[in-house]
Amino acid sequence: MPKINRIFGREILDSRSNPTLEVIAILEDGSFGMSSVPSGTSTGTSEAVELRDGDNTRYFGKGMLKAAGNVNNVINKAIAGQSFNSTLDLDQFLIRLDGTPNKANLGANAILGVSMAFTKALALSSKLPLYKYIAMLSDNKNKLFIPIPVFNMINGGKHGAGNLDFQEFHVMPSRKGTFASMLETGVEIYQTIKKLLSRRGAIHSVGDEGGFAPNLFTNLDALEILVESITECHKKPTVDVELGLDVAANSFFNDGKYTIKDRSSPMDAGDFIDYLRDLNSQYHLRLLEDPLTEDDWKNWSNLTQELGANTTIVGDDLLVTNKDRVVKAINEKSCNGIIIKPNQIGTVSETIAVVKQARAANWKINVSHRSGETVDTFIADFAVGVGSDYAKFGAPARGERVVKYNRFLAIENELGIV
Ligand code: 2PG
Ligand code: MG
Repeated sequence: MPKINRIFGREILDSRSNPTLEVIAILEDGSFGMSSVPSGTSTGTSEAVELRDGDNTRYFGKGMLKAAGNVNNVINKAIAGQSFNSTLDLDQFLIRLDGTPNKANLGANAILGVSMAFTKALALSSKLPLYKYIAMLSDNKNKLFIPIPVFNMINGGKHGAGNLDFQEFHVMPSRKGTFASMLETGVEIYQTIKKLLSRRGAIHSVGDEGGFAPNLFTNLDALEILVESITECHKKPTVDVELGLDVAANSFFNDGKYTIKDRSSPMDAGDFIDYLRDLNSQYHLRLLEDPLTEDDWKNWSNLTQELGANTTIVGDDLLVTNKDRVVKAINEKSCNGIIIKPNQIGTVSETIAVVKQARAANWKINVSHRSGETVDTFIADFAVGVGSDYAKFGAPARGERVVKYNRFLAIENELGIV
């Protein structure tokens, strides 16, 4: 493998106008890779540490000069002139260099930026498209395909305008044809939602992930708008197009109760499970993400036992792409699907290891963006390479989301599917 010539990091902006990190890795054979790191708002408490400057004289303390400095100084000094056989070798070196269990020292943002940029450079050096290189790294020998897109059409919770409790209202076209045709269906539904919302005078604007952040009365209203829009597009809800939710329950769980505007009084876990069961029998949700708060392991198991046969119960804040939490969830049968976000754990190879664990447990895999994104398309290649069932990149709108769906179109062409 060619030696690393130099790694370079700098502070750039993400889609929410917060600073983030861009990293360039240059190898001695001239191959290079450039990556940028996403950032979440509704983060799980056990995520690896995103290092921000905390200097309130710049960007309200959110600067990333420290992380960029760690790339340019500590990491560059340690790895320039060295050769690593694979992403795994480099990642293990970086984990040792950091020396903490949650990457608090160098920052998971700094480490992931380097890990992704190096992986891209190695793919180029090996003359492989990134998705094929990732397939090799993840021992995925199956025929490659494009995952089903999970379009986040309505944004609530921490990503919206503050009047819907659930964070994401998803539609997923059934896999009948190509990705291109699923994208077309998604776009037609998206634009129909806009029409229906403005007819009701409910348009507010779009939220962090490009979905509408409307003035609606209840979470149920939002689901109804989805059903209406799907029908207006001459598709059958739950047959041609399925529904899903990222409840992101952490964000409305206070003093042991779930408080949502659809119910006049706060609910304990038992009542909230009853509520979700009713919702599920009405809308036949395909994916139900973070339906309960992140540490209520017992009730996650109860819910999965109840609904898991027909609905994929997806752990995001519960699992935070962390192998130990995944082991616990497998043992306790807490869920049967997982959100995969590289920046929750901080290296490409640890992310791949978690995909493999989940796959071995027969879980559904959903590779996901963050609410703060960049135009990096790494996760699109990653999702194809690891053979993800789903890909959650937001609405089919806003450049930082669309660029990833567009990357799928290009990969689909290359794979000869269309
Ligand atoms: C989520 C994500 C991405 P955030 O909860 O699934 O949609 O949100 O990046 O804010 O954690
Ligand atoms: Mg989530």
